[in-house]
Amino acid sequence: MKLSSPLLLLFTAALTPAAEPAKKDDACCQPLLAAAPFTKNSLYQLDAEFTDDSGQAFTLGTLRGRPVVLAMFFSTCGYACPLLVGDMKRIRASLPPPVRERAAFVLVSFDSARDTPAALAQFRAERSLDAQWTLLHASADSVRELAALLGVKYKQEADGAFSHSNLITILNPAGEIAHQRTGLKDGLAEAAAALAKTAQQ
Ligand SMILES: [Cu+2]
Repeated sequence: MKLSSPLLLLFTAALTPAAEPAKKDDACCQPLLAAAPFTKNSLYQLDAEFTDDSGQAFTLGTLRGRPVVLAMFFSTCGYACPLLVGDMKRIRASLPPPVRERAAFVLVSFDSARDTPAALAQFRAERSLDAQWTLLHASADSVRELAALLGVKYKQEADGAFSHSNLITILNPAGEIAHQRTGLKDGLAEAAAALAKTAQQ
């Protein structure tokens, strides 16, 4: 269609008079930025629902804007998970105070059946995990989705326990994977450095 384009432009401009002023003042656009879509590689695109240990619904996008240390675990694990939580505590202790205050420490359980919010609350109390820690229950589907995004492998054994990867993931404030520590005990300085670096973004 070959309409006179200057006329068309004039017509379009007349139809959208309010679009321009909104861009001029940065302050006015802050709420819009906060509601901007998550980036392509953001874990926060996952719209799975979790429940925290106080029984409140929780979506991972709530963590946006903070550097995050995240691990999947189960509360009755007799060996690796207590070490993982200990490693996360050591990462926290080694952070510069301004970063430490902003960081979020998140544990998501594999054990949908037994790690109810109440069981997670008990784990929080036993391990002296303060308000900077978020403990999450998820449905089996949500556990599977999150594990796939993180590259965490897990399998429930006949006795109900889980064999699983030992992985601590650092997320940047946009929810993208900035660093992963595999194994136990080692690599804490690198994880803390990655967290401190990503906190500056
Ligand atoms: Cu474990």
